[in-house]
Amino acid sequence: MESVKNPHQAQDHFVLPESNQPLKEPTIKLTSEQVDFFRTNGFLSIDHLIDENEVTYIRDQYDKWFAAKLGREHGNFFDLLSEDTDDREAVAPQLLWPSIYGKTMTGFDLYSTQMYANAYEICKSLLGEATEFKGDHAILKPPSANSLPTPWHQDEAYWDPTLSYESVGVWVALQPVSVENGCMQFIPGSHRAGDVLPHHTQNNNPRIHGLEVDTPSEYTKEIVACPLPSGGATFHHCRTLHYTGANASAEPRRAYTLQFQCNTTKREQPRLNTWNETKTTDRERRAKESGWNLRAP
Ligand SMILES: O=C(O)CCC(=O)C(=O)O
Ligand SMILES: [Fe+2]
Repeated sequence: MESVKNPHQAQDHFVLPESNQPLKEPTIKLTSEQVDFFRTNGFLSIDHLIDENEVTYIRDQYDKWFAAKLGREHGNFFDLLSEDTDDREAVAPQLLWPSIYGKTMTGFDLYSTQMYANAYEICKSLLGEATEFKGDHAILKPPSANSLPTPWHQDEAYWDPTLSYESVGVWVALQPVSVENGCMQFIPGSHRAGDVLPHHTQNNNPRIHGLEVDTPSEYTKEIVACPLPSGGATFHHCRTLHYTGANASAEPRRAYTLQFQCNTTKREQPRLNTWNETKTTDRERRAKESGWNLRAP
């Protein structure tokens, strides 16, 4: 494998894009039935977002980033589901801002991918013309007896409590996914249940970054799992409850997530956010010490 230099600077030293506009034309348009489905259910599944050539290209890049643990010293590479100590193999390694690290470290240009053009176009249909890119991240589930589910959560529970979001997460499968290796699962209509629900850190451990909604059994009576072929994607609203199972297969499960938002507004009062305020993760410490101050997408 090609060696990738691990940086020791904060984000000022990275190549940030001049524009977030896609450089390719989209090749997909949603039907009005698909838009209606999303509005009603808070998620949508699409079997073909990108072709296998692009999947192979992105997967190759992805494996380099994860092998090099890019972003570790900035708090942008960590274990989502454990205390994230250096001496243990990560259960669910997560990389924030692959577009920024990829551009500088491996020449990856998110903005010229078909994945970005198609995801942007679809999110504009779901959210409106003023849609903008909010950021990206990637979660790898290695094949392991220790693999864990990503608990039921709403993405907005991770974000700024002074803002109210209209946002969509695009979760791209970089190999086929099924319930067995950790495809996305959703609670239909949960995005319309009101404000962000109370959450807690995994196992109520403040050293773990991953969040779980309180009393998940109250919400999980109807679950829709979304298996996908390689290059397929799901789209979910930031208040849609979602989950992925452990990876029980013999291959890694790689997912790339893009976040788009539209008309984010300031709240009159900040919402409840105790679950983030009481966190004491090493990820947060590394981010502070390195001077990284881009909010996690
Ligand atoms: O891939 C996973 O395990 C979870 C992904 C997720 O929660 C997201 O992309 O919002
Ligand atoms: Fe999520």
